Amino acid sequence: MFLHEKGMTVPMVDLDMMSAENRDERYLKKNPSGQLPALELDDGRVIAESVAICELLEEHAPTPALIGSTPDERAETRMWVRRIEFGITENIVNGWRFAEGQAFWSTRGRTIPEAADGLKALARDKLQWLDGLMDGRSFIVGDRYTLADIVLFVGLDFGEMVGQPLDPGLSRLTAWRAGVASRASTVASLSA
Ligand SMILES: N[C@@H](CCC(=O)N[C@@H](CS)C(=O)NCC(=O)O)C(=O)O
Repeated sequence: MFLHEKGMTVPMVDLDMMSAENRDERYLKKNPSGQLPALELDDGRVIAESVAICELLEEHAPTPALIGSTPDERAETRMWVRRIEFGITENIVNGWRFAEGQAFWSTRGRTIPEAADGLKALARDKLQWLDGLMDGRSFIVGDRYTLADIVLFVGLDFGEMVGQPLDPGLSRLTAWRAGVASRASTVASLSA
């Protein structure tokens, strides 16, 4: 979604996550966390963590700004990205890893089954809190479409797949999500 918004293309290499191709020695040499995505630079260095990759892409292609075009704007976006990752998306993912995703995850990292329900509930609490703040806002950061929208949209899309759907009673977030889903960059990304 970030690349499509920027109109950028980068050469892509697909790895099969299900057969743990991203956990073999060859990939771990590039990215010791063993996770996708990773961006390999021309000099061989590897940048992992999707938010760090997006930050780098924005430095190379500042417009349209998806993080911000001033220090204040960038700080606002980063504040929301952190709130969304720490409060919502990471809890959705770990809630799944420790429950329905255990068979997939237990060979890759620790699982804490007793934490699953609580993590899912934490994500729901934060979504309710965020919904209450969305009155009059088109996007997470007011009227700017940013990386914060992309991170949340992708996390909710994953939640939808793993039995943690967005509560339709959260009407502002439901409307926000429909808007993001209809963006050309989202449509292009989902059909890639
Ligand atoms: N914090 C990382 C999370 C990356 C992540 O969870 N990647 C998933 C795919 S979306 C993955 O590689 N899963 C397979 C695995 O961990 O083996 C980021 O934002 O890039």
